[in-house]
Amino acid sequence: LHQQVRSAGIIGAPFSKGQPRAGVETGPDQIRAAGLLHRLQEQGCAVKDYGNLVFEDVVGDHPVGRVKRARAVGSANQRLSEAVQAAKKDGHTSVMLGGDHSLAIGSIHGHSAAVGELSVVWVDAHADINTPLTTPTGNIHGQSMSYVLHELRSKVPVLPNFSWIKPCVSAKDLVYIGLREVDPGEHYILKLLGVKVFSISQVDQLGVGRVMEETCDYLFAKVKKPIHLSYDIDAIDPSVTPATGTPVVGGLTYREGVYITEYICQTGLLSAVDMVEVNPLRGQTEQQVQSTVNTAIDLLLGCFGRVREGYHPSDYHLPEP
Ligand code: HAR
Ligand code: MN
Ligand code: MN
Repeated sequence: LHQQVRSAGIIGAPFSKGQPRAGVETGPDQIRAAGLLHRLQEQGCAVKDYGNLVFEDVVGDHPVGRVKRARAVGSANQRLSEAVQAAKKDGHTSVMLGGDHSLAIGSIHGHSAAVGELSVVWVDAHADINTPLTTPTGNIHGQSMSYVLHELRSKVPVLPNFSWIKPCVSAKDLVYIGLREVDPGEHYILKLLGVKVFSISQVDQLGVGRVMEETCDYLFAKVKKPIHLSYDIDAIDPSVTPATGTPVVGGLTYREGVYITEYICQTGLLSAVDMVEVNPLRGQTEQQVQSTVNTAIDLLLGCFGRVREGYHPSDYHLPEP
């Protein structure tokens, strides 16, 4: 058993309608099938699996302005928010397995409804902060943060099935890590709100060690709030995690990606984590799928106390000849 006792409340969210590519809804089952629960238990983490959410099939979900499938996304996220609230009330660190990144809306909303003000660490190639009016694609997985930020309230129209969402995160409590494909409207918003961003270029400049130190110095400057870690697998370089819908070259290394989770874990403040955009159908070989899924698992193990230096039990005795 490593450091403190932790418990993971696993919520499968097999949902893909925040983006156009089929397959991402199989992420939760693939991640479980590759042994997530057993691996967590093996490292001394208690696990409660809440199973997969079942989402409403919405008919007539025609575009609202540019935004695609708003009703299905709104409805799915409302269910997810309730599930995350239940997991938090049961005392777990919530682990949401996506599904696409539109699910961060309900995950963050539910987390905040259960515990109050949060810090959000968003690890992604993308900022996912388009508003319904700036989105170049209409895909809600590229807009998630715009629905939960207080500062964007007046810039975001209320979409059908979105009226339950109340902004619950302050721009000063958000840090991005790994960004390398940001739309002009998103870049404008990040500068306007003064959001703390460690783009992949800052990771190159500072190294991941200083990025994590500065992330936590920044977030803990006043009070230490519970951390919501929203991890998009496309933050990692596509040579390691190719099975994802929108891969972007030049990403985090496996080691940088895992280091982020180890560092966040050792703050003792990790309260909810999202692992999203694992899309087994986007892998071109079984090896590509396995590499992506296994990396997602290693990132989650890092969130729950795995350290690469190794362990020994506190009562270990060195055998004498
Ligand atoms: N910025 C683009 C958009 O808003 C693409 C973002 C989508 N990709 C993601 N999100 N996987 O992290 O549509
Ligand atoms: Mn994302
Ligand atoms: Mn992304």
